[in-house]
Amino acid sequence: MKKITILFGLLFILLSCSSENTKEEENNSVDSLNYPESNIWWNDTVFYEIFIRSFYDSNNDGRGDINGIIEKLDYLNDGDPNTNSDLGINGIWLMPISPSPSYHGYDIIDYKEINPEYGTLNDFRNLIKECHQRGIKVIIDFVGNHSSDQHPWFKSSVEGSSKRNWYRWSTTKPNYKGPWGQEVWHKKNNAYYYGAFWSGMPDLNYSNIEVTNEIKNLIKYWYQDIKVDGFRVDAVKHWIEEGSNQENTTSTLNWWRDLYAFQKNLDPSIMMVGEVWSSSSEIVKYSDDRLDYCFEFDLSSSIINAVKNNSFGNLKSKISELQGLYPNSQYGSFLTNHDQNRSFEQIGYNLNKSKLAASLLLTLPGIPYVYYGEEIAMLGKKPDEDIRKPMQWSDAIYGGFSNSNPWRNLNNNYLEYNVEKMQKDKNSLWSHYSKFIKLRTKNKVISQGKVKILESNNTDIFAYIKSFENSNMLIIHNFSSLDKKSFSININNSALSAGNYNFNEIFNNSKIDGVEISSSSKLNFENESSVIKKHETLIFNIIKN
Ligand SMILES: [Ca+2]
Ligand SMILES: [Ca+2]
Ligand SMILES: [Ca+2]
Repeated sequence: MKKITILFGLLFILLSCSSENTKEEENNSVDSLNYPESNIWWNDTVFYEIFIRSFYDSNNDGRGDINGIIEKLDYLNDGDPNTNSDLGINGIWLMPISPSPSYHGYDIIDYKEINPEYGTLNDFRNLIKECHQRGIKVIIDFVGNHSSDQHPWFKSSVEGSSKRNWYRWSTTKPNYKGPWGQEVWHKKNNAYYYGAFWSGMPDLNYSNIEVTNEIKNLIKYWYQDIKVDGFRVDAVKHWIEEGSNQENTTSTLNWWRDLYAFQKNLDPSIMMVGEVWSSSSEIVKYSDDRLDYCFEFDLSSSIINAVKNNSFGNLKSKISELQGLYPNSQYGSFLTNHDQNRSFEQIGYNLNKSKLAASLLLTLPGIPYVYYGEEIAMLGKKPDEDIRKPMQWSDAIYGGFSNSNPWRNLNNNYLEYNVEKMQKDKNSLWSHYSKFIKLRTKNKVISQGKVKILESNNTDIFAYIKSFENSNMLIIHNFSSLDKKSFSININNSALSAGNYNFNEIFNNSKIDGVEISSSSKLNFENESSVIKKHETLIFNIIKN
């Protein structure tokens, strides 16, 4: 235990300082922990979240599968930086892949296997190989807080074997409910077991070192043997209960600190991103030295609400708050995930606003995640099955997803909103995503730059400069439903030193030359024709003369 703590301490120092003087350290493995921050691969990654059952059906049984993803990899990223027919993502998050009695898979019955409806372990190894050849990293959902009640561990625990204490049992029913008022103690034979989410999902007992060791072995297995690049960890804050105190307990925080030392000692480039569905101030406790980073739920609703309401005030303060809260912008950003109504629904079925939401997601700090179908304006409101519907590939029968009746009906907007049609249209939402994803993955100013928000004389104009090393870019969003022809932006106190600059827009090639920047400079946008269209985003390279 002590050794782990020391290792962890070393690692933390190495990660934060990229220190060079590691020679004296006696442990050889320490050298491999020297991992300069700017080289951390996920900082240049745009992830794409896939629900396998709904992505593409390769064998026409109505369910998406692993070979279906392999067939569609060229859609996601063909591995050729000179082609633009692909979306350009360079990371994939796969929702649960293991055998499960449920359609979603968040209750696992075998942690080392692949759901036979999705394929085999060989298919999965193939997928990893094909992804890596294209420069795509793959992370998998890690559902460890609970198993299925049909997992052999639980069955054996019920029978009172040596696995009895792998789950939590009580002879009498404890007198409290769960965090949202739900029943958490479920009767089985003459005793009660704990399951925070549902009786079919009994919580594993992480106060038992055997369970912790088993999970560590599974992490090793998927990382070293199967070669996934990391894990999206489900239900992080529910890990260890302390009586009726069931979320964000000290035991939970301590457990994740121990696991961080374990995973970084295994390999510093493993990535663990956590789902802590809480406020930013709760989430930050799990970042950096417990998990690599966590998803920022408040940011996601701030982006959606700002775009929906044509008003970015709250978003602006959220961005500033996060800059102070998280070291080096280590948080996951997204518009929606598989647990939320789809963004096109929330934003109000407006394609220009959906483009603006994408522009924000892909130019702001954070590690961005795109939920499959978001790029083609898929619809979906709860129940959960309806926010996880089959992907709309074309206007063919069943949207080109399968040749037989899909496990869930397609959205009826698939004739208009589908990959094939939207790829051909340079102004489509799909083309917008493709353009901005590539901008981000190829440009460290956009992916890793520090952000400095600028003031404008126009309340619809949201502008910021991003700076990385000696490069700077200006990003301007129009939150109005009207084109804007005349406005100015204050660039004093921006990251720019005094001098003379040219501003070159990267998409439409417009230019503002010879801008003198001093302590009280304004950048003026004035033109007869519209300068920035409704909900448009302009991005300028800033070149010092
Ligand atoms: Ca299938
Ligand atoms: Ca390409
Ligand atoms: Ca738990």
